[in-house]
Amino acid sequence: APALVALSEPAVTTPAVSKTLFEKIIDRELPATIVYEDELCLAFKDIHPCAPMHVLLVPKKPIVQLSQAAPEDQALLGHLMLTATKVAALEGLGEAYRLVINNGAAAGMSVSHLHLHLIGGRPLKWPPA
Ligand code: D5M
Repeated sequence: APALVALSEPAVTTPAVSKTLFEKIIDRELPATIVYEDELCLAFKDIHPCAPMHVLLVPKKPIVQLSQAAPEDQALLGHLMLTATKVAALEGLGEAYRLVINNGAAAGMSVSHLHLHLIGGRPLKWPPA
């Protein structure tokens, strides 16, 4: 019957690609404890901190992962690094902190939006697990 055919149609409003968790945080659709923001990036507390201080810095541009960054992203990537040093100072980490980017699921990446981990507030051993 025509009515049944109509019901089986997909919703026309479904976006082709859904937003990642971090895009939703950038767009204020999900809550987060934001510690820094500028026109290029956002920094917020990691929901599963691995140290007393664990902040994620994300570019507002939705780069999937570091290996998919383009040459035109060079300044943005540098901005993320330098912003991490600012946030570290803001958060009182002094000169003792670690920056980590996990690239790919096998390396521990779980959200497909480039993010820089800023970790500190306890002694950090090397190498990491
Ligand atoms: O890091 C992804 C990190 O993202 C991981 O440490 C947990 C964190 N995470 C996941 N969901 C949230 C929300 N909603 N707020 C804050 N932090 C979050 P990866 O390198 O991909 O393993």
